[in-house]
Parts: sequence; structure tokens; C-alpha cells
Amino acid sequence: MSGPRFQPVADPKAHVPSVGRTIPHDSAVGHVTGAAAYIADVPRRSDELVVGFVPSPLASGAIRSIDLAAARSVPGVVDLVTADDLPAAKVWGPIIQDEPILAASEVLYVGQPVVVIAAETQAALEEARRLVTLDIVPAEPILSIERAIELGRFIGTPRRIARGDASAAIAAAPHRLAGVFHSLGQEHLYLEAQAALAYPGECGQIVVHSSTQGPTETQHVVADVLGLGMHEVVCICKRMGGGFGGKETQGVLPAVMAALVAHRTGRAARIVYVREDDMASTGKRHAYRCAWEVGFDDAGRILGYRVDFHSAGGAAADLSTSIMERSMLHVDNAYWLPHVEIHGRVCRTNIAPATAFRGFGGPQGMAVTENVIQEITTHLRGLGKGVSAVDVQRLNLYGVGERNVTPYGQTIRGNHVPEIVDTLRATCDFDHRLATIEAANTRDSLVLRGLALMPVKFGISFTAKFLNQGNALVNVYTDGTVQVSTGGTEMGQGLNTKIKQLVADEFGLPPAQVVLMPTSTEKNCNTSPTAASAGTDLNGAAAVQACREIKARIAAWVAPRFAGDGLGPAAEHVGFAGGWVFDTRRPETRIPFGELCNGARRERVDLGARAFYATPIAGFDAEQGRGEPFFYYTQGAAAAEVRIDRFTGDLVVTRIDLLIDIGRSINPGVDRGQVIGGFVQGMGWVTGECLVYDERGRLLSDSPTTYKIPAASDVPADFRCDFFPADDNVENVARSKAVGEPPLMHAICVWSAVKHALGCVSPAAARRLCLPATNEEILRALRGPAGPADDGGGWGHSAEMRSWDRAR
Ligand code: MTE
Ligand code: LUZ
Ligand code: MOS
Repeated sequence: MSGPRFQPVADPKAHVPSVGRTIPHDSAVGHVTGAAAYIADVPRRSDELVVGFVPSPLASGAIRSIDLAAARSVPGVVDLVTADDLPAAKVWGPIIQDEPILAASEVLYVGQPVVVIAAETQAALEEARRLVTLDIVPAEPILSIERAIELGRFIGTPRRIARGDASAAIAAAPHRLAGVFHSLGQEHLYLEAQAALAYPGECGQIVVHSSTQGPTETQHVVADVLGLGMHEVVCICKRMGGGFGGKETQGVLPAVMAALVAHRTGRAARIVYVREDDMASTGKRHAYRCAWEVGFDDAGRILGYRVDFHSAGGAAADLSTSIMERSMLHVDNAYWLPHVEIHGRVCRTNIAPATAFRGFGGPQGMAVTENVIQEITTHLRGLGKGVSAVDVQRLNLYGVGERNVTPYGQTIRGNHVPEIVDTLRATCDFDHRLATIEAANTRDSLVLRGLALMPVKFGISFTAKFLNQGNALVNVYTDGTVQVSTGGTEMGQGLNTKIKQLVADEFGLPPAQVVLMPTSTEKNCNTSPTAASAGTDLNGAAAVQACREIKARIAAWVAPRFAGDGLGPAAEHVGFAGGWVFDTRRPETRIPFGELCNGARRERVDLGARAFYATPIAGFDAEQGRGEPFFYYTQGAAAAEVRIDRFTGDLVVTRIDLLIDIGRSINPGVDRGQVIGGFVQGMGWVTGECLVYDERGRLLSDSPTTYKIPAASDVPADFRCDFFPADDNVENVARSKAVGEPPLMHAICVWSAVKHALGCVSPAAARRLCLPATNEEILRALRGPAGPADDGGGWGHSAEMRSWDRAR
């Protein structure tokens, strides 16, 4: 027999901790070889059914009848389910329960599931799908924010965050500007579409494998819809092929559809959305209309600021009210606003319920303010004042120890933004490049260049206080190996890798001795979705806590064995490193970790632990618009240089400089991937990606051929990404800071760079630039408006925007 698989190192002092090092992503090999299993890869069960749904062809209308007869007679069709057949709950929703599981009396958006079909084969499923006849009396769909406002169709209550007297400050200011800024939505385009596999257990119980960021919410809704207790439903998520917020809540419907079929037929049931169904039927980032008004002085110092947000929430509440709240909490971005008034309202529209998307409303909140920074700069330059946008930004930044209270009353501790901005400005030679570019723009008739910088401060914590909790289960086995299960889900972001490193270091083991197990509601109960960038903060901290409980038990048990030679038993002197457990007072007294675990078990020491972590924050009062929602802020700045072809509008991002404070990085390689990946995803939102709907609310850009996300070739060739060496986030796990969402917002500087470039030709053109700045929009801006002058909010963007214009 061979010896134990894991041998301790020769000397515990030679142990190298893994936190802070780049170790490969948990699934790196699986991702590139295809061995990493997604829902569609789970081997087919012999009794398995294929599940799909009939989507609504209309955005709005009353259902008169649903004819299933022809579909039912298709050989191989096993089950058809409509809203009438739902055994218990017929609606769901993470905040407000207003979303039908299946359309009942009316349809609310194109793509809304109306009938669930289960068949023996994909071919039978597709034939049945064609043969279902829906008789719907069409009604006027509400497709624009403006129309929803006109009709008073809202979701939730109006929200307000204010400080001082914004109106008076604006009225008294030397300069005033106002406008309407539009930003469009964004499709997640995760590589793995929505998917779920369900099978019945004994006595009516159900197991659901779901591609979800929120297994607990999935378990909860499946139980509600089937009329089961939560104890009769298990939801498992091994990994997702990307979530980006699109599976924070919206993995629920496919899971419910599969579970319904499994429950009704007693057979396994799997649904994997085809891409067009996924894009048409699931929610996206919210489009926003932001009416703004600002008062400022000769230097560009903001004296008063008002923003009135309306978002396109879609046909159900989903997370929209919470997303609006985060927009309102990020209007300030990194700027001190002495007098400010922010209003937010979610509009109910007839598109798929808009949902979480990396940044969760933060990007929309920051974008309007960056636009205003550019507007202020253009205005002052028009008056002959020699300011640049970066001067205006610098002047308005939160201070260190003063001018450091947010509009909602949270004092900013550890503000590194001024230092980050100054450092980046110097290292990327910003001022010199700006002068060169502006001079060149007046000469070169072929290309136009732009340069912009942007600070970012993003609040870390769920704004709903109760969600800031995590729990973990750690099992140590008698060979010294460790399994860890947490409520966190792996979507590619590297959560499992980071928790593996944290746990390995607690026990002083190599990371290979630790394995992260699939997320399952039977091991970790009542969990929050893996979101708000807090996955590692919450679940990592809980895992560390569980390790410490096990270590304390081991130490108490082993201390008497280490005693002797005049040294008494001392649990506090038991150390863990290099695969050894040793007496820190004389490290030669030591036992290999595996041997010790085996011995401990023989003496009935418990080697498993479950632990809980709750972020120590005061929380936010949404009604008052005041409080301390965030544990800390991830901060940084980025600068973008762009090149525009004046004759085609073609945009190339030529250089990015990015400096971000993510504390002590747990895994710099993984974090670098998060930063560059998130940034490029944000670039997509602010430049190339454009959701186009027809005038009846049907999504035309419903596949990767018509919806362009950045390709590998769009990653800026010159991308300089650095971590700011701050080390002050002492209260968070391993002194790290969350990294998942913030990089997306850094990419807003790419949009600002486009605006800067256009401003060099015509301030009026720049003024009208909406977000995204697609090639088409840039060209339109350069050519000048085709129609009558507008309110400064753009003259027609995508078809969606144009339909809004028509509605105005
Ligand atoms: N990275 C990858 N590869 N895939 C994803 O789906 N989602 C992002 C971010 N990074 C995502 C990602 C979003 S929206 C969030 S909130 C965080 O990861 C969630 O994970 P974390 O809290 O563990 O960082
Ligand atoms: N989800 C949520 C989030 O429910 N609340 C939040 O504050 C949040 N923030 C970012 C991403 N998801
Ligand atoms: Mo991320 S939008 O919090 O899932």
C-alpha cells in the first residue's frame, strides 16, 4: 500500500501560505477542456423528459383561450401545463410577489412563458410548441419610460435621498445646466443559458439542479409553487457558466418549470433555454431616464445637484426597487455633493422584468454624474476657462477626514480616491496626452481621439441589511483532507478558489488538500444570493470561522500531548503549518495533520463545523433615505483613450490605465481576470451593445449575431491594470476587498472619452450623446441631428430609444 497521499513539508517554517498568491482557478482545466460540467452536461437519466415553454408572442393582451389539443396529440408529448394547473402559488418575486409563474389571464411581455411542455424528445417538444394556439386580444404595450410616466404605471413607492437644499443651491449658483440623460439596458449573455434539471425524491420531495446565483430563493419558490415545505425541496448548484446578476433571481422560472414537470410526471425533467428564448424571455440591465440639474462655480465645483431617475422595470418588480436604490446611492460616485436631491421611481413596462446586472444600478447612477462632469467642463471651456474634466473631478472628490459624508449620511473611512486619481493621472501621463490629443483633433480630418479619466467608489454590502450573512460547513477527514460547502455559488468569478485558499491557510495545508463542494440548500440553509460582490466576504468569513472552531477543538485536545519538559499544556500555542500541527514554543514537537485528525477522531473529537457570519453594519433606511448601508467601498480610477473614424463612426479603445484598491488580494491572478473581464463587459454596455426592440415590444437583437458583445479582439491592446497598495481593510476577510462588480463601472470612462472626442468637434454633438455610444450613434452625433432639436437627452438611439421619442 502506498503512504498517505498528502505528506507534510519537511519544516513547518517552510510553509508558504496560499492567500495572496495566484493559484489557478479551481476549474481552470475543466473550463478549457470541457470537463467542467454545467446543467446540460449532467448525464441523462433514463426516464428524463425534455422541458420547454410556449412564449407569449405579444407584449400586452388578454388571454381569451389556450388550445392545447393539437399539441397534446403529438406522439412523445407527455405533459402540458398552464397557469390553471399550478398546484399552489401562482406568483412569485424576490421583493414584491407580482410576477406570474405562467401567464394567466393576460400576457405582459413578448417571451413570457405561457405553457410548459414536457416531451420524450426535443423534436416532439418543438412540434408541440408550434401547435399550441394562443388566442390573445392585443392591448397597447407600454414600451417607453415616458409612456409609463404618462399613464402613472409604477412599481413600488417613490424614493428620495436628499441633503441640504439642492434647488436653492442651484438657483444661487454662478452657473446652471440641466438635461436628460438616457442609458440603455444590457443583455447578460452568460455563456451557459438558463437551465435546470429536476427529479422527484421520495414522498413528493424534489431535487433541483439549477444554474442559479440564489439556490435558497429557487428552493423557496419551487416549494411555494408545488405546495411543498422548503424541507421537501433541495436545490443544488455545482457551477454556472456565468451569471453576472442574470441568475440572481431569474434562474427561478426554469427551475420551477422543470420541478413542475418532475412533480406531475414523477420523472426527471430538464430545461435548457435556447439562446433566442433566453434573450427574449429573461430580464436585462435597466434602461434609465435621468433628468438632471446642476449648479456650479467658475472652477467647476458642484454646489447643488438634482437627479430624477426613472428606470424601465419591465413587467414585474423582480429586484428593480433595490436596483433603483443602489443607483440613488451611487449618484455621488466619488464626489462630495453639499446640496443634493435624488429621486427614483421604477416604471412598469411591457418588457421582460429587468433584473440585476453587475453593478446593480450603480453604473446607471454613476453614468449620469460623469456625463454632468463632462457637461460642466464643456460649459466652462465655452466661457474660456482653462479647465479639464479631470480638474473638475479632482475638485469635487470626497476629502480625507473632511467633506467625507455621503448624501445618505455614511461617513467614508479610508478614502484613497484622491491619491489614486493623482497617482493614475501622473503615471499615465494624462495631462500631456490630453493636450496632444486636443491639438491633434483640430488638425486631423480622418481620426478623432478622446481621453477621459474617472474615479469609482462602489459600496460593498447588500443594501438590504438582512442579506449580509453567510454560512459555511467544513468537514475535516481522517486523512487530513478537507471539504468545504458554503451558500456561495461559483459562476466563474473564482469564489471557490479563494475560499479554498482561505481554508488551506487556516489549517496550514496546501490548497490541493481542500475541495469546495457543490452548493446545496441541504448543507447551507437560508443563504443570500451570491451577489453584491460580497461572495467571498460573506462565505469566506464563515468558512474561516468554521475552521477556527475545528482548530480550537483540535488544540484543546492536543495541547496536553504537547506538554512536557517544563512546558504545560497550552492550546493557544498550537500551530498549523506545512501539513503539521505543532507546539509554537518548540516546533519540533509536531504531528502530521492527517495523523492528528485520525487520532482526534479515535478520541471522539468533532472534526466538522458549521459557522455563520453577519457583516457588522448599521444598515440603510430606504424610507428615510439615510443610514450606513455599506461595510466599506472598493475604490479606483481608470483612464481611457479612444480613436474614432470620423467617416464611419468606428470606435477603437486604444489604451486603458486602471488603478484599483481591492485591499490585500486573495488571488491576484483571479482578481486581475475579474478587473479586465468586468471592465470589458462595461465597455460593451457603454459602446457596442444595443438592445433593439420593434414597436410592438419584440426584441430584435435576440442572438449574438444581432447583439454585439465585445470580442477578444476588442480588449484594448494596451491595457495597464494595477492594484493600489492599500492595506487598511482590516475588518474584512484576509483584509481583502470585493472585486466582482466595480471594474464594470470603471469602463464608463470609455464613454466619457467618446464624449470628450465629440466635444472637440462640436459641444452640441457631445451634448446629445446617449449611452451606449455605438458606432452608429457616434456617426449620427458627428453628422448632426436629423430632426428638430431635443431636450439634450439624445435624438433617437436604438429603435427602443426612437420609440420613446415617438411617445414623447
Ligand atoms: N465573473 C465571472 N467570471 N462570471 C460572473 O458571472 N458575476 C459578477 C462578478 N464576476 C460574474 C463574475 C457579479 S454580477 C458579481 S455580483 C460577482 O462576480 C459575484 O461573485 P463574488 O461576490 O464572489 O465576487
Ligand atoms: N442584490 C441585492 C445586489 O439584492 N441587493 C444589493 O444591494 C445588490 N447589490 C449588488 C448586486 N446585487
Ligand atoms: Mo451581481 S449584479 O450582484 O449578481
